[in-house]
Amino acid sequence: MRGRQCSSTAICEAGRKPDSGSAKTASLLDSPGQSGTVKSQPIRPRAQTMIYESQPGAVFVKRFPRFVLLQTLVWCCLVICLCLNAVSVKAAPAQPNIVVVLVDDLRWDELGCMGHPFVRTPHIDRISREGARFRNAFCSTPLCSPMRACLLTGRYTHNHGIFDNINRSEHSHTLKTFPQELQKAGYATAYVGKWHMGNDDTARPGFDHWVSMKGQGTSFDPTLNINGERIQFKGHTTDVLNQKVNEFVKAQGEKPFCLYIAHKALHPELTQRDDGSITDPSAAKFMPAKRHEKLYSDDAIPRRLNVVDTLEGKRALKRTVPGLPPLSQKTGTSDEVIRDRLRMLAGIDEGVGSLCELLESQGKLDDTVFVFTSDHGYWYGEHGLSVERRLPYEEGIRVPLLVRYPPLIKAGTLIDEFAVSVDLAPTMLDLAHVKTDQKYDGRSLVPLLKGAHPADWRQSFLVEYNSDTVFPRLVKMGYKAVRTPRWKYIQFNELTGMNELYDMQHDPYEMQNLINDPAAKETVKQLQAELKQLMKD
Ligand SMILES: [Ca+2]
Repeated sequence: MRGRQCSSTAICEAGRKPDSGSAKTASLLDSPGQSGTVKSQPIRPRAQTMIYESQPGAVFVKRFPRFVLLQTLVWCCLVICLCLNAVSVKAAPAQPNIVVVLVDDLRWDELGCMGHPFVRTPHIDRISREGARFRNAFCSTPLCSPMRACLLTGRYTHNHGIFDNINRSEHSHTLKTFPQELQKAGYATAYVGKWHMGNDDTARPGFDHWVSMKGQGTSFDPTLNINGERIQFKGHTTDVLNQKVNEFVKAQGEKPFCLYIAHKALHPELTQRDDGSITDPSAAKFMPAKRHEKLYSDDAIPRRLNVVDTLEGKRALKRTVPGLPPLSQKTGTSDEVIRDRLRMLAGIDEGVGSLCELLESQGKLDDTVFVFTSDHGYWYGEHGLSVERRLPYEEGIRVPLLVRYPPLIKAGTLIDEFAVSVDLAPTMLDLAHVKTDQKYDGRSLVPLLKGAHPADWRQSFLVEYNSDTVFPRLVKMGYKAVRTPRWKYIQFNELTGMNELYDMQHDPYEMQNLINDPAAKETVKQLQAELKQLMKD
């Protein structure tokens, strides 16, 4: 029961090594097929052992007094190093500041620290280099509105009730979000950016400071609702949001704060109507800031091996859709659209840099938990897909997840256990030492961030999508899926006889559907039972 064997991604083959002082083999490990199988490898400080290694001849010196002298010197150096180390690592504050930077539609592999061959994200890479990088982080619903609710509530979509991108403004006012709990615990809380759980731009409960826009917002000259007052600004929306972020940080005193920044970038320019439909069905107009328009013009766009997927076995994707060509290499995303998305990312990277610099100048950076992630991925032609998102193939559900917090996390920590977006809320509350009665589907990532490998860590997670009608190709493709280190099982809600099963170890590019392989019968049964359990939990 083996699929086609692929050993590494096209990006890794063409790209530079991921940014990490320790990850010499990371480019291979970053390929999807390696997921969930490798333990974390934090960089271990070598200073103490180096003292002995750098004095190899010391113990062979014949004159005893000199040996004693050397030995004493070595011990003195060791003690001094240990003291310096103790001084440099600050104790974790009881209530650290919290910053979450959420990018819209950013793939997991679009950062310098993920090994991308040319994109420049030095400030985001710093979060990874000085903190932890999750190599198997996933979203649980690869669609804007539901995913945003998963991140804020710590619940799976079937539990929080923001099922799709239809205007669910009213319901979104009732969500039980983690900033509400932080606010109750004494935090100053701020939301800056795209809310998009409904088109309503008014403040949601739990935020002392509110800066947001209607629905999907615009790429330029945004009208922002700032604490109830609508003001139009000039310029690129990413820049305006970055400015609002820094204004909030500058206004803070000693009280701990939680700042949730949800960028409009890298989302295309369009309006989503109340019924979920969009004004530009091509959904391919990505608008970077003027100063970034020429970035990467000469760089060749890397593609993954599954852009040549014949879709054999993918009956749902092979359905004939009136007015649309069959999925193929021609229906994927163009090089220039990909460049425009990466150009939009440049503005976010600058904002991360400016925010870190500001926090550093205030002496607050190391007392701040700094999280960088995205809501879900995007297609660059894998399986012939482009704008549709929503589907549970790796490029759509993998997300970047970086966390910097020096008092707790060793610089350069790499984590391979499954992290899921529903983990964000309980993790933030755990770091802030806030107890709550709220129920979470996710689990605190703190033990992993500390370098532990809990024996009972999850070996599976749920991905779910409820059918919507925005993209004709995906009509009735709602599904529930379960991902384990070895398998991915996709069970469509409405389409019968079209389910899919992939062996993620031997077929990481998901090109051979094994659902009808007699040898997979028992595996399917087990995964169906697992799926049932995940829906029940
Ligand atoms: Ca999105």
